[in-house]
Parts: sequence; structure tokens; C-alpha cells
Amino acid sequence: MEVQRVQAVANSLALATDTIPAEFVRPQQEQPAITTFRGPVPEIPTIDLGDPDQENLVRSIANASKEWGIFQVVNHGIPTDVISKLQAVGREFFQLPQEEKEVYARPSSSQSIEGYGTKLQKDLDGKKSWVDHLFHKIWPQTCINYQFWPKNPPSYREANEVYAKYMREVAAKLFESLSLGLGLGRHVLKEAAGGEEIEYLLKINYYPPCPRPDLALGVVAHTDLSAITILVPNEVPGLQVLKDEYWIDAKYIPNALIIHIGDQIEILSNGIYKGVLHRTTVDKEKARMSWPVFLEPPRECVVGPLPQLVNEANPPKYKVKKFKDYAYCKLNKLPQ
Ligand SMILES: O=C(O)CCC(=O)C(=O)O
Repeated sequence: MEVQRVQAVANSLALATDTIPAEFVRPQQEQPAITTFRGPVPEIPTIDLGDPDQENLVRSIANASKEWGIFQVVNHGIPTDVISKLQAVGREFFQLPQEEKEVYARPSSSQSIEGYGTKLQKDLDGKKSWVDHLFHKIWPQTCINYQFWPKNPPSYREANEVYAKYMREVAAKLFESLSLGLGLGRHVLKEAAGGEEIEYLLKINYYPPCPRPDLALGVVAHTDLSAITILVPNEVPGLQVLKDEYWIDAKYIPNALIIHIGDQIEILSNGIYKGVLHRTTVDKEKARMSWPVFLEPPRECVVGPLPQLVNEANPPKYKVKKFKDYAYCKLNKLPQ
């Protein structure tokens, strides 16, 4: 079956058009023009990861994860040129002719999410999202399938390997602070999420310019399946988070990383930390891109509320289950 890519749909629309195919028009209760909050709003916290005051850093990360489930980090230690190269090679991949990108298409028979693609299922209401993507794992080495790493541009592999190396240090620091913020030992949370076997799944989102950004959505509202997600955006804003029932825009901060608390940290912390509900809007003139890395427990890892955080006054709020079973239910929209 030939899958139509959103990038091809966008290219086929006449330049001056102000319509999009009906399957991309979201129902009114989701349309960004109607549902985005346009008043004074509190800002997603920005945290200095280089803060020498360790207690302050832990407190800031814990508070942001309790109140927001999302924060931006600056002074994270990843050099600017490492991030720029990651972005440049991803951008070049999406600029390749369609048939070159299709070489990396996710095989329809595949059990894995890896590869170039477009969300195949329509939503329950029959609607589609204005975004294409490329998924591949970047760590640990034993999980990597280079079949899905573009060979063009030739520096794609090196740029991703260098980014993965630096990004792992950021991940380690986040896990430690989150663990200390729960009053636990610094290694507890990372070990519970799979330790050295945690899988780092990179996704590149490509949101083509859209003639009706008021009606369409990129990625629809969801929380992440991951433990933590570490995201690099390009300069085109579009990420929105639900805070106190309002959809609010995330500010673009050059060179900052956006950290999402995912479902697995919410579960391990027995709901003390919150997985953030988020979605993306698209732009009329510019392509938006983002590079989330989902830090996921290995498939067989059993995840449930940490016993240290559960007692009579705080009974477990979540089931204990293997990550693969949690993922299956989530992806198939089944109750957990
Ligand atoms: O593009 C973004 O900022 C968010 C992407 C996202 O939420 C996703 O790919 O799951």
C-alpha cells in the first residue's frame, strides 16, 4: 500500500490555497485557534542544569516535575554545535527526494516502530495529524539497527552518535535529581527504569508548512510512554502543554532542551511526578521540526510504584506491569 506522506500533501497544495484536506481538519474541541489560551499565563519553568547548588537544582527539578511535568533546561553541557549538527543532518534528510526517504520506510510487517513514516491509524474520529517522522534507536549499542539511520547526508551517523553521547550525561543528571527529589538514593529511579538497559529512541518530527494552522494539529494530545523525554526543537514554536485546563504555548529558548516527564516516571513515583499532556500546532509558512529522545525501559522491565513511596496512607495508584504490556495497551488505546 502506498502511504501518502504529509510532506507530499503539503507540497501538492497550491501556494495560495487556504484549504486543507478534510481529514486534517480537527474537530472544534481540538482546533488550536479555538482552544489555545491567549491570556497571561505562567511560563513553563526554565532550569539551569549547571547550577552548582545541588540542593537548589534538585528542588527546582522536583517542583517542576510535580507541578508541570515539563521544564526547559539551559547550561546542560551539550555544545551548541553538537545540537546544530543533529538538526542540520535531520533537516537534510527530510529535504531529500521522496523516493530516497522511502528507502528508510518502516516495513508494514514490522513489530518495531523504527523507520520513516506517517502515523498510519487515523484517530478514532477519522482525523489525521500534520506530521511525518523518522524513528530509530540511538542507545544502547546493542539495540541500534543502522538500517534506519539515513546514509545521506553522510555525516548523519556521526552527528547522531556525538549527540547521543552528550545526551546520556544529561539523562543521568535528570534521573539523579528526580530520584533525590523523592528522598531516594541517587541511582534508584534510573535502576527501576531499566538501568544501563534503558533504550534511547530518537524521533524526528517534520511538520510541513500548513495553509490552515488554525484547524490542524501536528501531534495530537498525549502523554509520553517513556520515563523521560529529552527534546530539541527548531526555532518554529508549536509545542503546547495543558496546564490547569488551558492549552498554553512553550516558549522557544535557543539551545535549551525540553524535558517531559513520561508515564513511567509518573508510575514509579506513584503520581508524585506528573506525565505532561502535550500536543503540537503547525505553522503557515515554516516547517517545524523537533528531535525528541524517548528514554524507555527495556520491554521486559517490570514497572510499578516504588515500594519506598507506598504505604497505608499512600496506596499504589498504578498497576505493576511489564513495560511491553503497558506499551501495548497504550498504543492500542486499551485500559491499563
Ligand atoms: O514536536 C514536539 O515539540 C513534541 C513532539 C511529541 O510530542 C511527540 O513526538 O510525541
